[in-house]
Amino acid sequence: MEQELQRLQDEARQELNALTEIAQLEDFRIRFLGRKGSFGTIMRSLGSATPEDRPRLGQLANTVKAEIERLFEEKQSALSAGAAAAKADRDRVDLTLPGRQPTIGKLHPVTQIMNEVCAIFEGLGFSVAEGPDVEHDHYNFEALNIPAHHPARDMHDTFYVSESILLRTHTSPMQARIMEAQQPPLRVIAPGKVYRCDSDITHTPMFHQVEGFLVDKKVSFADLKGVLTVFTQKMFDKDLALRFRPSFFPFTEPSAEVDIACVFCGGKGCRVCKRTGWIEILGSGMIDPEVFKMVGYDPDIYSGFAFGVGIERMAMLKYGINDIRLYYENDLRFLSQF
Ligand code: 2NM
Repeated sequence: MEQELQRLQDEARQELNALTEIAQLEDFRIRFLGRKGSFGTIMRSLGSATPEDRPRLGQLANTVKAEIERLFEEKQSALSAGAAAAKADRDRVDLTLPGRQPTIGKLHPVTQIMNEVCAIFEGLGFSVAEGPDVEHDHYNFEALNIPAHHPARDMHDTFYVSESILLRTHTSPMQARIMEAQQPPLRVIAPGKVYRCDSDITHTPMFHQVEGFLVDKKVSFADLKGVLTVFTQKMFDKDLALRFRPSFFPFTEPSAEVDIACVFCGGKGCRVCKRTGWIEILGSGMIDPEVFKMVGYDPDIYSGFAFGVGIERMAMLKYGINDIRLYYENDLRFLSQF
């Protein structure tokens, strides 16, 4: 029996040495140390030993068992330390690697231009006012000298919400609201979305405008020319030539459309300016005395000018964009260029 115990201890040591996986440990424990394992079998044969031999053999058996248990625990902790180290290795974070750059959003080109237009006029002493997109017929048309059945209503392709409520077709209703509520002198611009039932290569049913007006005593067409010249030159960053071309708007008299020397050909004539050398950039005029009467100003005391700029068109000219639909397709390859 002494030999058997010795052999068992050697065998256990060898097997443990050969083990490489934590999963194999339980199988070893059952085979050697379990109730029905090799060690249990030897212990049961202790009963047949002589009474003189039994204490010595019992003590030896205990020593062998303790040794196998010690070897087992040693292996167990070696294997689990190895596994922990391997896991740590797999999960290691390399702090020297560059981080992933989050993509930073930008303002839409239309918003950028709108902010730029507002900043230029604020620099000229104008304040900024925003009004509702859903308007009363009264402020969108009546107060701006466009009564029912006026032919100018046809130009506007209005989206009606009800008989007297509509989506504003321009931002001038805000001007009417301000004049109705405040006395001159006034210098205000109104940026925002406007809506017209129109959609093709050059028209979207929603677009952006900045309209502005100035009212005071003794305001003349020369003031209009001065302010719009400064604005256009600041906007396009150079001493562009301007052309004031007679036009008509129901709320201004006289009215003028403002052209700039074509930014694509410098005035020589090209496809974009249709060989004229000029590009229309905004509409303007001296506020019609009828509008003043409607809001309760005396047209013999006050005069003023007003203007309207289409933002999408302005951005197309400034950035050389040739299709208005690009603004609303939300293609990041387009948007990230601005
Ligand atoms: C334009 C062209 C001409 C305009 C007029 C007014 C108001 F309310 F003061 F009468 N606001 N904006 C105006 C004048 C707008 O856009 C092409």
